[in-house]
Amino acid sequence: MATTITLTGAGGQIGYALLFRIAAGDLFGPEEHVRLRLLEIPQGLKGAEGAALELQDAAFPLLDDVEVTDDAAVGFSGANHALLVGARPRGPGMERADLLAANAGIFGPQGAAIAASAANDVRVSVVGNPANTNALIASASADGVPSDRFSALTRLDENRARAQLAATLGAPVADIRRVPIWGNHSASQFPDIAHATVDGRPVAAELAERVGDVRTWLADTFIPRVATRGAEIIEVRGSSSVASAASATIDHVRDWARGTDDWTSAAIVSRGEYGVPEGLVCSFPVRSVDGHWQVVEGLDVDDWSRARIDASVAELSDERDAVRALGML
Ligand code: NAX
Repeated sequence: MATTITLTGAGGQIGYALLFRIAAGDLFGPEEHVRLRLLEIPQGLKGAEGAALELQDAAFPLLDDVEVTDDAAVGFSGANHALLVGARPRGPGMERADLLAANAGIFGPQGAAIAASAANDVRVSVVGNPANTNALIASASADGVPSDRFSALTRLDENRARAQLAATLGAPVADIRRVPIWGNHSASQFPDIAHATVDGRPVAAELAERVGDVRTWLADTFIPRVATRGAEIIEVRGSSSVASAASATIDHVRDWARGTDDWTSAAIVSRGEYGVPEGLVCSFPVRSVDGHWQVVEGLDVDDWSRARIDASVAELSDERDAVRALGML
């Protein structure tokens, strides 16, 4: 039996990078066949159709079927995984409320379509920004689908944080573990090194030997570098992060489906953990066990970290209030 994966925004940049990784078996390994549904808006259909032609030409042995559509009922039909990448970008002169409203108009109906036509075991991964609040809207609109089936991507932020630590410490990135992202996928996010290890040793102690005062380095260098890495990529590359975003999406969906042997980061619906208001879609340190994200509980959070988490959570609350004020929640 093939796994059905629906990708929205399939005619866009991240979609183009993601499709070939999925079809090559990077999500579920070399044994599992996949069926792809590419959901676009009418203006994006040609891009998705072109990608579908190339997928055919790549002759991937694991790819059973590709369907391109602009009808959400068809696009989400039987989906085991829905990857919501397509979103409305901020246009010139657009206020934050306009952006939230435009995306609520996308993610609300998509949540409803998922509830109506996806498979019973559907898992929804939101990439399109503002990702946390888009996931909240989709979940709120998906009657009958448990809210723990929705999560938003903060894995790119975590991967960036681990890579920065590896470069600073001169260590292989695979040796850097336990660097969770807290809060919103935005500039307010908090990449947390309090419990991080390098080859099993505490990162904080190793950093002290290299950067001097660790708190100063975190506040002035590390956190801003991670939080604004997207802007740095745009400046250097002339275009936004694409392949790294697709790669992080693969990491996120694979770990959700297959489980983790350690912590990672995902934005999930809060049940009040660490004082985060219930119902917000907030990034936490998580494990994936039996197809479910579980918050890593019981961590000591000092005042310095708490203030940063609270600031990002306050931003999430503001976004939820703004969507509520528009009557869209
Ligand atoms: P592109 O503009 O290249 O592609 C977006 C595609 O989505 C377009 O083809 C468009 O036609 C389609 N689309 C728009 N509305 C749709 C709808 N209602 N249904 C189906 N398709 C729809 O953007 P791209 O570079 O691919 O980025 C996609 C999204 O990822 C953006 O919102 C971007 O901000 C977000 N990102 C999120 C990241 C994260 O870590 N959470 C990191 C990377 C990226 O910035």
